Amino acid sequence: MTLDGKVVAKLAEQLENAELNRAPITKITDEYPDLDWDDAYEIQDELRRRKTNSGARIAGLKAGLTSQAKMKQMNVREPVFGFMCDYGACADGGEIEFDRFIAPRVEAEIAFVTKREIAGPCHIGTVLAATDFVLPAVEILDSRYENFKFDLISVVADNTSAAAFVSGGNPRRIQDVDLRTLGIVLEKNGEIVDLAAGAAVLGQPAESVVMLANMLARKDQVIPSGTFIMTGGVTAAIGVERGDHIAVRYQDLGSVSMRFV
Ligand code: 0L1
Ligand code: MG
Repeated sequence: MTLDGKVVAKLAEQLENAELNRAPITKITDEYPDLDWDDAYEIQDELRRRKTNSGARIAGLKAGLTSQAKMKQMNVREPVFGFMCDYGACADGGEIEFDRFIAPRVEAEIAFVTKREIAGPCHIGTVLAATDFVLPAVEILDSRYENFKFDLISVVADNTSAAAFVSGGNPRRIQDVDLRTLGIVLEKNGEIVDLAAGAAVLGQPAESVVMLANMLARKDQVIPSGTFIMTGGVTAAIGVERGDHIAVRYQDLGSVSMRFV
């Protein structure tokens, strides 16, 4: 770790203000080029403390950059992790105010809900046994950095671009679906814009939960029972404009949709 507490607090405040005012900032590594992963997660933790201190509740956890395509694109080998706030939860089939965001993008994901605590280090068997059900989810990403000019350290500090999410469809018991071969179709304004199978996420989305649990274990933390976890984009992240209608159809899990207004 390279930063002291004062600088961590300053950077977290800048990132929160950028989100609240929809006023993007330059990536934080421009001013602090030596930032490491510990700094990045410390800034994210401080951002989380700021939000919960001002009344937000944590609605879930997320893994990002979990697909081979995205890892290759960003030249990384490890996923990144973040959190979702209650105010980011949007209704399935509802309208979402476009002006809440800076430059929103959507990506289709598979979400898990746990029925018991998961403590890392663990393996896929632990995760499968601790999962209550899986369900469709769409993440709405919004970077707080100008013109998407960021690096991974800056992205982690910015809570992995988490902004909002829609979940719904038909939740299913994990043993009733094959998440690897489960097909997903992402449509924008009635046109197919991407296709994927669950295996796009680390071969099996449950692996994403394993990696989240293992990362938390390094900080002496666990995934509590009843946690909603977004396992990472199976499709590409697609830019949206005001008026766009997004629908994602999941094999065996129903569909979710939203309109940006
Ligand atoms: O959820 C994610 O995959 C995190 C992506 C972070 C980078 C971006 O904003 O595209
Ligand atoms: Mg995501």
